[in-house]
Amino acid sequence: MLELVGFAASNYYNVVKLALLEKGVPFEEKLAWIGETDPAASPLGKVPYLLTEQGPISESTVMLEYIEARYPGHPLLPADPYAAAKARELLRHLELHLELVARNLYPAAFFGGQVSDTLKQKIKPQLQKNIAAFGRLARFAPFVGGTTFTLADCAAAVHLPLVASCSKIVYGEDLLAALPVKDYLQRMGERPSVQQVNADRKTNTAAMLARMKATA
Ligand SMILES: N[C@@H](CCC(=O)N[C@@H](CS)C(=O)NCC(=O)O)C(=O)O
Repeated sequence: MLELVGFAASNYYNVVKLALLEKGVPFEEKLAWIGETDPAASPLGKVPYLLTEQGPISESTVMLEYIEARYPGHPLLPADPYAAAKARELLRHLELHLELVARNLYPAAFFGGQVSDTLKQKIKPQLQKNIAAFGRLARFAPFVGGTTFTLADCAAAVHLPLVASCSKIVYGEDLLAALPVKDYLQRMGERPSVQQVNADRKTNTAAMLARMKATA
């Protein structure tokens, strides 16, 4: 059986978990905090990683592609190559141009850390530009890329709440507000898979914060 290793407060962990739940692929979760990962499985010490019978896989997008190829039932990519490319395009955009840029703000937004005013000022126009571009790609009709739930929704349902909340905390405004993200996330929140991911995330986030406090 597949083992998903990491912790449920991690958004990248949750993107993969959501895909596994949506597809109905059996898997086990194995808790590993940062610093407890196996360097042979995750060379940079990042979570998540996936343990398969053939060996480990790091990098969440690669895991998603592997799961899709190995378990073709309940596909999360369209059969049409162009439609599949468009879903992958949105997935990449969400990770690279929204999440990875917003990540610069997480220490200040979520972990009581400091982010310099220079960095804050540098990140804001990047996020504004990338969010506008995301708005040109996304459909929200009713799923992020159109009429079917895809891997892009696994990323959107997990990453968009973080982008919205960190921008609200750091800049006093939700930089995603011009897009119909709130309604989309409400729809996504009706799915049992998303509900499970969010419930586990809350429990694990409390454990993570308690752990950080104890070791501070
Ligand atoms: N590109 C990686 C990103 C994973 C990632 O950044 N995970 C975070 C937790 S959400 C992590 O492990 N951070 C610790 C570190 O980078 O050392 C992926 O898609 O799997």
